[in-house]
Amino acid sequence: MKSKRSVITVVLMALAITLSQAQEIKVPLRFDSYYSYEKMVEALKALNTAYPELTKLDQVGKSEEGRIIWALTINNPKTGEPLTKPGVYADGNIHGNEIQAGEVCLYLADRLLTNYGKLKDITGVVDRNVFYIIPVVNVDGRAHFFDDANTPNSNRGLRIPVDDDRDGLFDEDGPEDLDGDGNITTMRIRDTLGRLKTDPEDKRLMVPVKPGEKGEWTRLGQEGIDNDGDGRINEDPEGYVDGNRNWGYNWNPPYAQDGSGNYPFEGTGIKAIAEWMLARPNIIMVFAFHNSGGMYLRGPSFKAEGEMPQGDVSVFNYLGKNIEKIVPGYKYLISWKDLYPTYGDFTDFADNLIGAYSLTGELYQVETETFDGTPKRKEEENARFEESGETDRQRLLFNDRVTQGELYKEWKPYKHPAYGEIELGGWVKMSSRLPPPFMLQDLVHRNASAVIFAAQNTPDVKMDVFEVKKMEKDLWRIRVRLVNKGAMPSVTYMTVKHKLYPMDMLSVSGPDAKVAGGGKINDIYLNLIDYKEYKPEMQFCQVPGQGKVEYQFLVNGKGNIDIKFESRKAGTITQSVPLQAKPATSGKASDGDKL
Ligand SMILES: [Ca+2]
Ligand SMILES: [Ca+2]
Ligand SMILES: [Ca+2]
Ligand SMILES: [Ca+2]
Ligand SMILES: [Zn+2]
Repeated sequence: MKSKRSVITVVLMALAITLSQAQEIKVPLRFDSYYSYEKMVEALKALNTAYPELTKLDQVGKSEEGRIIWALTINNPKTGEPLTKPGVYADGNIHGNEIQAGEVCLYLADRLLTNYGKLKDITGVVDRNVFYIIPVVNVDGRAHFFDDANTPNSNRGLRIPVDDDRDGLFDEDGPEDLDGDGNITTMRIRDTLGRLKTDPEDKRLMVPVKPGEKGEWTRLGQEGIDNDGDGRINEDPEGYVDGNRNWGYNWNPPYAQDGSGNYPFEGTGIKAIAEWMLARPNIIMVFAFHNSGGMYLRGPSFKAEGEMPQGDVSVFNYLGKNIEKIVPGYKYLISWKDLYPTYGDFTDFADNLIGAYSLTGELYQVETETFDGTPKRKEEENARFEESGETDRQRLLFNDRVTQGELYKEWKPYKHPAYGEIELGGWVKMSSRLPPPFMLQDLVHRNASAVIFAAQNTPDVKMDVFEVKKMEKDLWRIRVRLVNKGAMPSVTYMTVKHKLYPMDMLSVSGPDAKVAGGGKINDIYLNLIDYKEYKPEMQFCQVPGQGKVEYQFLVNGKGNIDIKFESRKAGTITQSVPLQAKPATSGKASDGDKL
């Protein structure tokens, strides 16, 4: 029988364990290691608990394997409801292996919340904008990337089974972690007819043999065995449906593009996010974080789309050129032209169907951030880390001297059931596309700063009723100016061009007033007004970035009128104006009656 003392000790120990677990994730959050999917959810809940006024944690939907996709909304209710503010959306990790994209989003939330009321610029965007943050889109991919043995590139896709080798079985033969070290590395076999030999400069690497030279090695691909006895190894791994080829804008079938899925929005999480975004038409800025390459990419994602309207290109250029300075070494580029074309891409969906300005942030540039190398940006994402001489020698130096060997597994013998004596070795899963944790703080801070900079440049429209002039008995001339301090227009040029949804509206109404005429002032000095014939009390408008528009209304009546600007992206402004000579401002006489 246990003594009283030992029972108390057990209780105290249990309490201590509970407390230490509860204390594990604290706000402000730490960014010196990577969060698993479960820890990421805990961290979001911790932010929500710490800032209940400013945050709302939503379940956007569920993945194929039933994991929840979480969105954290940051909004100050004292400055208005979310839908009345320019929305800034940021997500990450649509590719399951690209995990630091999730940390950037989580850091953005942490940075905004823990510095609200402390830093003027952060207080400014939290008060003026609403932030929609989905750190992990491919929740299954992130979970499997942490939990399973992987290469740096595996578990990228959604958990939708695809029969890659068309043998009637789905996902029946993926790689195996033969030596149980948590990584899927490379298999190689001694072969005098092989096309590779040991690199004389670093015996861990292999280089192609020169003509006439004897071979030493043949590369056998990723660690694995033939699971289904079809004579092929690793021929049908998990998936592959790519979440970033599955959106419903210019989707192409899988025979045209690998990973498209059977139909657009086949991914349950992808569909849920699309619906969630469509319910938030105030979203004007979109960031989608990926790795790798050190790039901020804008659309279009395929050439046939044609260039965007010049007004939108100017906005992107302004953002892109500034972000290049915020994240030194990263390049602002165009998706189809500077990287490769994609179909059913998320940012094309966001630009063309949400009416936003979208940027894909490709985090981490291994060649420039770990050594003084040349960025490789044009290659296919998965081909980027093939062993290639000088690049790999330099990366191994970084592995040896800066990470003390953490990123690379030395070759070692293994007895394979089909191949016999082989060797296993190569880069570990947490290498290549992911910075080692000591570099994470810099990466998350700079890239979150890019989002904050963009938020500062969302449309910021103010209304100025600068003239109320009596023309004759009960006939008034009202002049209204809409000024936009942000770099982004109140509605994108693409939206206007494609008639995605109605333009912004400026309207005048009053119980005892009727608008007899109204239109845009084209030249205030020459008094050129572009009168709208039908329903002059309602004017469709777009307020350009860092610019203004002016309207004139001729109003018959008396009493008060309401002048209202309504914009999906830039919010709603209403001013009540009495039909009387505008009172003097700043000591000057009113021009209402005299002029
Ligand atoms: Ca198969
Ligand atoms: Ca292994
Ligand atoms: Ca097989
Ligand atoms: Ca098979
Ligand atoms: Zn990606």
